[in-house]
Amino acid sequence: MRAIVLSRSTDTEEIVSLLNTLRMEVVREFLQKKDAHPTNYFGPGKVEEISEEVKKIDPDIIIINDRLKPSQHHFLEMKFQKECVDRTGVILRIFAEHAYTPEAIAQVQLAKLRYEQPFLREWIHKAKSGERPGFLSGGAYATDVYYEHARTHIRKIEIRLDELSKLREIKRTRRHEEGFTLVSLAGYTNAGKSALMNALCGSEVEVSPQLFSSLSTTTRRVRGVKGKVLAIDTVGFIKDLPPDLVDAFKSTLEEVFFADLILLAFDASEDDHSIRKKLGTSLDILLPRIGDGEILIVGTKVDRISPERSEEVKGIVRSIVEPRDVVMSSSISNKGLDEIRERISEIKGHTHGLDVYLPLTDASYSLLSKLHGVGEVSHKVEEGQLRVELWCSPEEADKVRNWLLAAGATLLSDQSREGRRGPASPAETQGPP
Ligand SMILES: Nc1nc2c(ncn2[C@@H]2O[C@H](COP(=O)(O)OP(=O)(O)OP(=O)(O)O)[C@@H](O)[C@H]2O)c(=O)[nH]1
Ligand SMILES: [Mg+2]
Repeated sequence: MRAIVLSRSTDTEEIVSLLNTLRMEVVREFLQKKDAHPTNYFGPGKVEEISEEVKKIDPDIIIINDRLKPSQHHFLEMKFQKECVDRTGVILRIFAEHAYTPEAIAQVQLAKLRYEQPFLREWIHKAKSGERPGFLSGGAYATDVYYEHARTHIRKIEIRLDELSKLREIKRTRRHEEGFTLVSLAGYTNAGKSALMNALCGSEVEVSPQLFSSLSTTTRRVRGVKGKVLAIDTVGFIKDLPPDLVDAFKSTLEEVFFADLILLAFDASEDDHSIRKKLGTSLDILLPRIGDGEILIVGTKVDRISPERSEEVKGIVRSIVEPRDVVMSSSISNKGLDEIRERISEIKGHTHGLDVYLPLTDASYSLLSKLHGVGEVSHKVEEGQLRVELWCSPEEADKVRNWLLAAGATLLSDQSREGRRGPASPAETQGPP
């Protein structure tokens, strides 16, 4: 499909990526850096100029990199005699293409129907639906019928989604009761959430350069942490995420918002401007909606940048999100994954650390397997002794210390979380970045 793009901002990279995801080729962009005209969108002179070009280029579709008012939409379609779609419409089309579970399909349908309502109202108002190219033909009567039908349909989907939302809530409560810790992956679309999930869980969720490749929720057990931890990968965020979509995807997004720990991923290989913009958008969506969960900011794709740049990005992001912590990672080189696992373990309450020397005996080795049952343990042979580092819950610390001392341990350190990580953790200081 050949598309012409109308934009009031020079920043058209994202709309082009969105269109490429829909396999559309942008053949021409028109820019007018002015306030939008209330009915014409662009100024009348510019619209005339574009109209001439549209006749010459004959694109399949015209994309407006903005949210259109129904009156502007009506005017542009009548003027150009081409199907005109705004940014929200583009995002909705991608969602529609990528939805494959019954719930996601219903959610997209609901968002689409709600989004179309004001446009339909406009067409009814103008009573000229037959003139709209590529859409509803058959005059005002057909549009009226469609409008009524859509409203009934909306109500039906809302009821169905409400039921599904309740089921999800029950499932979430059950998981907590069964002792699972829930870790969700949040972040801008294409940030590398699914790749991170795969790296942490050994799963095979689809990873793709396309935008919004994950719409449904996938839950997998995290590997390499003690106990029962589930990671949840789901839909990504985007600037001006259409409110109809946020609302329709409420139950899916709640999986992100109500986790015990939210890993907020951002693509660290992008330029400063994109990082700031996308992270800002993600925080704007997350912060007003989350429950008690902590947020850990995770820079992804650091294998694409130098260690110096990685440090620089970390510094920039830290200054935005302080006092929240930032971990830099790569799902290809596995960098940072242990640190993320460590943070997950802290959520599980493994906040007390013991670092000891044990004599190099069989008894010490059998104690090791006992220690594995209560926390995260690492060990190595050092200076003819067994050096053991262990993190467990404060409630278990006394018991573990006694075991160690009984086995002839020399304590090197015995400390709680504050000593371990330095500055306050995200949950300890709430509020905007
Ligand atoms: N080099 C490199 N590429 C990565 C890494 N993580 C993800 N990618 C690439 O980034 C793109 C997006 O990755 P995904 O994991 O699908 O991103 P996502 O956040 O799940 O995206 P959506 O589900 O579409 O919102 C893919 O092309 C991945 O191959 C990484 O650590 N290093
Ligand atoms: Mg994904």
